[in-house]
Amino acid sequence: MSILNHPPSEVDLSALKGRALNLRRKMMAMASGKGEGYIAQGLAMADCLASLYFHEMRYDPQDPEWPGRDRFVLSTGHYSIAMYAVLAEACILSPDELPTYGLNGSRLPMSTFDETPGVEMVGGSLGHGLGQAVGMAMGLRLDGSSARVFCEFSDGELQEGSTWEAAMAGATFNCDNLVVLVDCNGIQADGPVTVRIEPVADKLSAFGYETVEINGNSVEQLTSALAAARTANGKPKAIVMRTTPGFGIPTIMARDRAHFVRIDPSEWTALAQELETHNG
Ligand SMILES: Cc1ncc(C[n+]2csc(CCOP(=O)(O)OP(=O)(O)O)c2C)c(N)n1
Repeated sequence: MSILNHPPSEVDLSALKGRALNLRRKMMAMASGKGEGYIAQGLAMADCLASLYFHEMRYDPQDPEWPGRDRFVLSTGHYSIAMYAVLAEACILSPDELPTYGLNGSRLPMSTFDETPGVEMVGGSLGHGLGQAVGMAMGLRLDGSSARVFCEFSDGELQEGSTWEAAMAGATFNCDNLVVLVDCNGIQADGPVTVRIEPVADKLSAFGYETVEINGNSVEQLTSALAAARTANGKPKAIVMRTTPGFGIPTIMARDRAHFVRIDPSEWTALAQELETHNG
């Protein structure tokens, strides 16, 4: 059994940046095959997923169900394109499967489901990831496991009461094996997040979380926030990530409406080239 990254070694920032670039390349290939997708959010999540899967988390690529694995809960099921990219990069999924993204009958639907190897929960209905993550964290503790739970959710989901209820539960039950990663990208389906959710970091701190606010597109800041979140001090941890939709591809970053991106077939190659120039 090969168990990655346990205990986490010294941070190799350039290796992690290379991984993040690979994730973005994989996502662009998937989205261009389909012609559309939630590519802007996916590109923005690449640095976070690279830091988790290639530095912080412990798992066995040969056995995605290994009970001792750290759990990654993707609450925003529509960010699945990023999930499939990292699962393929981590050798949990075969890269040959990626071109089936979003096709009928594929194990890689546009919104995640838990029959995909390495996916912990069914996505699609927003506002449920944190509740499930808190349950997982409590269950692991009851089992005497040292595994941790990393839960991504979005600023849009902070408009849902279920997210705040789950946040309270995580602190009430002293889930120090829980790390929440809030993707504050400023957008939701039809424009900016308009409900007053801010100040997110202060609110989570008031709820009992040990909180840090970072640039979610910096592997330097991500890895240091994740390292600080390792302490078993009775408190859940929160990393509030400010991310830029489309990060890595200036044309997508500049789009007004980036929630669901449809791009003319002739333009995908130029965008993929932008990624190489910008990031390579
Ligand atoms: C409970 C629920 N309500 C509405 C939707 C429809 N929906 C899908 S994505 C989305 C946008 C949510 O905003 P956010 O989670 O911040 O995601 P982003 O815009 O960054 O992709 C919405 C409303 C849903 N999937 N689930």
